[in-house]
Amino acid sequence: MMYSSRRKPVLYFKDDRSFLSRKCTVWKLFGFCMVFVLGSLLWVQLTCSGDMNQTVGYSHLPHQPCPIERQSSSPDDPSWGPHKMALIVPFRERFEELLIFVPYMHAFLNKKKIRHKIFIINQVDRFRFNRASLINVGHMESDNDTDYIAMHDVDLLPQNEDLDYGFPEEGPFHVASPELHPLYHYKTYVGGILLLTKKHYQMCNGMSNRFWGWGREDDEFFRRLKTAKLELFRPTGITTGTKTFRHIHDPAWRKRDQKRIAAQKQEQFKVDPEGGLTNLRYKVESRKEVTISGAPCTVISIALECDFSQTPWCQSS
Ligand SMILES: [Mn+2]
Repeated sequence: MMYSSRRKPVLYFKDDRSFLSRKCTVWKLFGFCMVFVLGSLLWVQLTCSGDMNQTVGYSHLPHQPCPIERQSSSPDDPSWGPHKMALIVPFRERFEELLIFVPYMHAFLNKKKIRHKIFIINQVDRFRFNRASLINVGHMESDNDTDYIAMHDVDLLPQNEDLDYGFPEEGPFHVASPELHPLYHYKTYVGGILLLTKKHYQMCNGMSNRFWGWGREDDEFFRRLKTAKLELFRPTGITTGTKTFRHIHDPAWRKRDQKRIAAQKQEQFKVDPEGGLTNLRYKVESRKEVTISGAPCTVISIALECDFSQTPWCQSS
């Protein structure tokens, strides 16, 4: 009795010692490693799902994909197809929107395996904003390895991954169609986001350079598509309605320049049969390769030129 009770603790002691022996330290190390790996994976998951939203203050935005998600397939992969898109963003003074737009679109397009390059066409002259001329500049300045363009508003973020951003072989493809756009619902609307092959864009002679200030340049472009006899295509089978896009524009802060100066009131509804790529005049002030939260883009600062005899309304005062 006394004998066995004395032996038992010894046995336990032996057990404890064997737990500390070299053989088991390997297993403990392995265990620690597993805990560390799982812990760091959890950390990556948590930080990726929230960082952008918190720092910029747009807590309602969808989560930013992780670097791991982005690298799951690369543009060198032949399954991405032969085409490359020049994503052209007419731009001025929308810095906070740009910080959101570039990483969001880069991840969105990568996920859809759309080869792309983002061009921010930044208007730095003192004339009124000219969206159409900036898109013309984007077409001229985009690299030769891109064979189609997306004219894309900086404040419109696609929320539905079923939206097609592929090569618009058959004709212009209006991604931000009137049934899906949060604000504009008229049938002939072609603004917001429109994809065209470079060939089709040239067939239209690009866009008119006569539109200074907000609006109407897209309506004039619709008539160019008709003149060039191009068929317009729009998304089908998208079930998210007017929630398909998130419009991050704050109109109270970024007021639209809707002034109509002098003859502009009458001129804004006219077609411009002559002008376009052929009479575009601009100067490249700088061209910079920029990375925003890991997403690359090219920022091209542009000074547009204005023919005062033709469009005296290019100046705001
Ligand atoms: Mn807007």
